[in-house]
Amino acid sequence: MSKRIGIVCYPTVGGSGVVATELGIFLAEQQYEVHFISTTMPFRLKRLYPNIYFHEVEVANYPVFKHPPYDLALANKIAEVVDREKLDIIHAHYAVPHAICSLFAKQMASRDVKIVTTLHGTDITVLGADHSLKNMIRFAIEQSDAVTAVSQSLKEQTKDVFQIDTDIKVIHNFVDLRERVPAFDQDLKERIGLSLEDKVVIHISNFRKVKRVEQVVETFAMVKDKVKSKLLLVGDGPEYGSVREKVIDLNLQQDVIFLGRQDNIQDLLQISDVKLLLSEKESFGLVLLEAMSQGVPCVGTKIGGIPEVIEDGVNGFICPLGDLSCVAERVVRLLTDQNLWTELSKQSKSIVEKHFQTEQVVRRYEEVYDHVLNKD
Ligand code: GMT
Repeated sequence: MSKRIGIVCYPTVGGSGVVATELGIFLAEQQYEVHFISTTMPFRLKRLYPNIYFHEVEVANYPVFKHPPYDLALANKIAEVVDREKLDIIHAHYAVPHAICSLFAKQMASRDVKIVTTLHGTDITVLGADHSLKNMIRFAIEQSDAVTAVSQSLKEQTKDVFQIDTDIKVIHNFVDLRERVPAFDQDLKERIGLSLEDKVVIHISNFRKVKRVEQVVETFAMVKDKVKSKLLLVGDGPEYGSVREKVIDLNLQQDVIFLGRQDNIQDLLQISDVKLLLSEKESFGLVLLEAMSQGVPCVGTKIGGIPEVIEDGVNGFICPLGDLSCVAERVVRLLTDQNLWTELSKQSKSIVEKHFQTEQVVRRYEEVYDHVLNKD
């Protein structure tokens, strides 16, 4: 009989939502019955898929509540779906609030359901330092039937921050190479204000402080002095305003193109030569895989899970956090040495094919599901 799994995730743009959704889509293709439980339809769930169902969490507000009780509504919805749809497993993406709400739902539900929790980073590296949440995150990890982390680095940090000996399986993120690769759009460069001979540096993120987007701009200023190039900034978020100011301060208005939030980044990656990710915290950096799968070499910081994705000098470059001269030097090399670029581009694709393909990674999640179901 096919397994029935509930996936609890953030539906909005962001790596964890992408991973949860792609995982659900792939599992549904393997005859799992997949139930997404979230506030809105996950943004990558663009069409009707057989075996996939969506359950919306509606949060009622009453004057008696100072804040709408989202977590309680979520827990209640999970319990309801567990019983009605006879779920075997809840896969919670993030310890808080999703794993906590799932554990609460498990107590309420009449069926036994197993909880698998995937740690994505911010729950450990940011929230883990918050004393009002720390005990709850530890509880979520210790009480889950299985816990996975998206990188070895995140696993080690989790053990370190929470001083726990829970078994945590490292399952890296993945990309679906079967997805339609757009035909190279010759005109796109011109349409967004680039000339055909411009080299293109790209950064894609949610513009949170940890992404250090201002440093991406500062680095680009050094690159641009040496190579005719443009910087594409894709995304939006809290630091957007200060990044714009930085561009004006450095007088780069003609060379930096803000594209805002984009759902489909593949076309933009196709016209890009180098991808930058200079974050101070990054448990994995899914966007690196998306770039690599399009043959775009990446330059990233030596923090968190980034070195598990970029092999320095093999498929991209790694520089110490904040060492912008190092980053600029590597980017200039890539933009001026065609042989080097071709080799790193080839390696980027090949590393994704070897280690980060949906099929092989999802098998590892399936092993975890089988393990928890056969445990008792
Ligand atoms: O990076 C973010 O701010 C978004 C966050 C998310 O919830 O999607 O990303 C985290 O999970 C991704 C998927 O596992 C990882 O690729 C990102 O590295 C991780 N972000 C951080 O650790 C800061």
